[in-house]
Amino acid sequence: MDQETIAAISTALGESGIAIVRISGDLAIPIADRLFRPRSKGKESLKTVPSFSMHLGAIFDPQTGEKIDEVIVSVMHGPRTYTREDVVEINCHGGVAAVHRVLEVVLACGARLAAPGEFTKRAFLNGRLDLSQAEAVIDIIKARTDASLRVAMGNLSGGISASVREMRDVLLGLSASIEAAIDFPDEEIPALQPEEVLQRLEEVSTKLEELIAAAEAGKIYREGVGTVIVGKPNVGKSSLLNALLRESRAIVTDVPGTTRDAIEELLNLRGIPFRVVDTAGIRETRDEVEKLGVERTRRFLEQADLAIFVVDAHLGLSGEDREIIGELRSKRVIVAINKTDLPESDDLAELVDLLPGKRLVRMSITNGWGLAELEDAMVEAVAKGQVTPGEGVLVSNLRHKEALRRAQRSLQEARNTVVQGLPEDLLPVDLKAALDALGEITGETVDDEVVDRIFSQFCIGK
Ligand SMILES: Nc1nc2c(ncn2[C@@H]2O[C@H](COP(=O)(O)OP(=O)(O)OP(=O)(O)O)[C@@H](O)[C@H]2O)c(=O)[nH]1
Ligand SMILES: [Mg+2]
Repeated sequence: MDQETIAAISTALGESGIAIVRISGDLAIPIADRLFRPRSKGKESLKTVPSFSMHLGAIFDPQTGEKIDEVIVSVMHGPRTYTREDVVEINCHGGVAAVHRVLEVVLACGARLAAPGEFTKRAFLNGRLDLSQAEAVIDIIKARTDASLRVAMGNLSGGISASVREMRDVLLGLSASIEAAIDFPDEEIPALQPEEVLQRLEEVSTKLEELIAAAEAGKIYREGVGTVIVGKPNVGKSSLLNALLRESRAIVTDVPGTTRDAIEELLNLRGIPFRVVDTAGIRETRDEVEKLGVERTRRFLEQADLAIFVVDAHLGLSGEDREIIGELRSKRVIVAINKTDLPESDDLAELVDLLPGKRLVRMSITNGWGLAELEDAMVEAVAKGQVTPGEGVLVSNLRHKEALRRAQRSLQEARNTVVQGLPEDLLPVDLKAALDALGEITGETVDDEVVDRIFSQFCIGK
């Protein structure tokens, strides 16, 4: 690893109260010291101030002597910092120009611009965070609801790492006993009984299964439930999106075919994030733009975790509805029977047979009827039988889930070896494979390419 000193703007760009330039590495303090002049005369140099102290003053351009901004500088000595290196944070005024100038002079003094996630990568490489904790940092930054945040915080505090470590300890112990018995057959090492080996494998396997099962729920908190509102034109899909958001986001008119392109918004229902997409109504059309919209609707529908199928209670079911129903049977669906403020058509009863087992919610968006019930149905559709944050570790990351699966497969092979009475020296190979898969989660056995890919998802400055 290169030991260059890195720097970046760590706050979002734009006008704000303050903005922070962060510097990490051996030169962090000398660079800051060169650029900074304290407000009060006779103050000591930043090189000798205590760790975790803050200093009021100004940043000057060392070339021209020009004063760039008034700032507060925090000085933190490694190894008790985020990166375990010396870190300086310069709190500037939050204008785009000021903060960029400050970064510029920091770079001119010998720091290099940090790559995305490089501060956190250093925290990982220097052993302050393991890989799953570093990934939790991304999830915290991206969390949009309280529940998502709780899942990510659980993992930053080492939730998944602790479970992985427990499982690895059991497997390492097992592996050590077996290898000792193989390597020193003449010593009096009591061989493990097959039942005992199986029992320990079972123990780990059960734990793995729990974590894999929690991954589905984890994905929901991390990425949101992909929810698509579908139906033929003019049934009130855009009205429904607006009602869920409590704002007039999508255009609503009485002209069928109003929505041409999909509109996606994030909705927070009891802490569960839903990514709700309002789509172009599905129908045969000769309008080229609308046709493209309908194609997109079909793609959204394919990928969605949940579909809300809106029908018009007054007009009843048409051929278009029946065609859409054909695409819905295999999906998680809630049927919203809208416009129940108008006289209702008789054929709605058929919905029960056409979409057996799906939840039907009668509503009138115009009058606000049924909206709360629909929201309940949405929450139930995803929360049913699933772990909620606070009830243990949630696996929020696809990479982790895949590693857990691989570990599970290797344990299965190990079990076969024992059950079929195959030569004992096959066992350590399977155990090693399981250990490696688990080690990838915390970063002990992961290759550089994967590490680079993970950190490239970060923003610059984190
Ligand atoms: N009576 C009544 N009218 C409604 C209700 N909900 C929506 N509408 C009306 O239905 C019309 C169509 O609503 P939209 O929300 O634009 O329908 P849409 O499904 O998005 O239509 P497209 O974008 O064309 O596919 C508008 O005139 C709405 O005011 C309702 O509950 N009752
Ligand atoms: Mg619409």
